[in-house]
Amino acid sequence: MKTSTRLDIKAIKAEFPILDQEVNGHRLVYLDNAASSQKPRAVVATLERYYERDHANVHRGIHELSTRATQAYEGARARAARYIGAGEPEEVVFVRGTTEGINLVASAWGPENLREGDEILLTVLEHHSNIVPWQLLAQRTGAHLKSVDISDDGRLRLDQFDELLTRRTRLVGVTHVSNALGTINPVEEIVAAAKRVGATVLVDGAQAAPHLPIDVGAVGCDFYAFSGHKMCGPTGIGVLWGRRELLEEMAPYQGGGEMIEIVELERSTYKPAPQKFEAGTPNVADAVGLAAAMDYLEDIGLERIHAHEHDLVAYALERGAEIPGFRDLGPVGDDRAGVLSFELGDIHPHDLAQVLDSRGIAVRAGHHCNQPLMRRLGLGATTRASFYLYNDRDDVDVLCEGLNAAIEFFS
Ligand code: 7TS
Repeated sequence: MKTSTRLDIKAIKAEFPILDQEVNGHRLVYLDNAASSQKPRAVVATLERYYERDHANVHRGIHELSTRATQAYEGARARAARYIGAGEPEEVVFVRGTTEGINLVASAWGPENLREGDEILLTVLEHHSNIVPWQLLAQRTGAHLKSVDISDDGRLRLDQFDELLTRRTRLVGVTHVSNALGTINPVEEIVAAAKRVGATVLVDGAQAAPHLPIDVGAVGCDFYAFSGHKMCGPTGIGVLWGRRELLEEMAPYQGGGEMIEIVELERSTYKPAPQKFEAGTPNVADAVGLAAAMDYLEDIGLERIHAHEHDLVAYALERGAEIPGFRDLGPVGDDRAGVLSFELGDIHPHDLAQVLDSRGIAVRAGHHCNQPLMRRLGLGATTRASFYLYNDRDDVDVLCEGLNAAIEFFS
């Protein structure tokens, strides 16, 4: 992986046609990457080429296009496995995104492995999609939910894992990187603690896979889920990685074509994983597009992307400190990804986001699908700027000008 040189942001920006436009009379400054990223030409071209030359259904036709589509789809699975350091492509299940990946585990692994009185341990940093599926599972099984708190600096209270992990803990669900605060959690350490009580661990990688090199073997977890659209890939495609043994034991998630071996009217037998979890015609094109996005990101280098985003946040914090009423909510240190959640005096985040939008700046304002965290912080909402590889210090300067303009506007 290339780590030595700085990114050529001008060249990178030029690969993202959508960034080359004016919004409300200003250059678009796109700072809502934690919600969804933009797509480079290479990904769009891959989708176009696939649809114009190779498309057919997969795993069934004995004709040339079906063979090509199948090879492209299975090639994408192998590509995704390499991206996260998975042992084998068969451990990669294509899903719609992180949300579906987590729901798949809660639905297909959960009921067989949880009994009344068992415990599911989450953290207050979780996105709703790593909370609600476990609540549904708890309701079905009689299991209890517990959660680890943060300290006021936005870091998980690691000491609480020792208190809250018990012999009844069956599942630990933890986000690798917080979408609301940018905290990079020490997932290796958390997994090791969970393993001491024999718990299964799902890591939500939605905000990590786009920005950091991922090695699921080093993390040591059992499941790892992420979304293509946040990492320069298409919408509607994501990955659930699971340990081979666990995937083999799990019941199917949905039934239908392609996931079966033999179907009788009363019963069926199923293919091995991952086909067992991919009922129906899969999202072939977007899987192929996701593989192109992974090529694109790895070609630039995830270490460099992370270093660049970390640098942008550090710069934004420096500039923010000069702005009256600016208060950053995330941790300051190496464990910080390119997410900047903040308050600006008593300006409501929605009002602030509107002023920024009028200046061509896209941020997210609200609870960021983290209502328990907002409650913990005593806030209804924050304003969030989230960076990606195509953002630069100029974008941060424009954001800061926008914040100063908002202060003036609301004073
Ligand atoms: N987990 C985390 C940590 C996330 O940030 C998100 C999306 C999801 C799960 C769900 O991903 P999906 O692709 O299945 O929807 N986060 C955000 C966000 O921060 N703003 O909009 C979506």
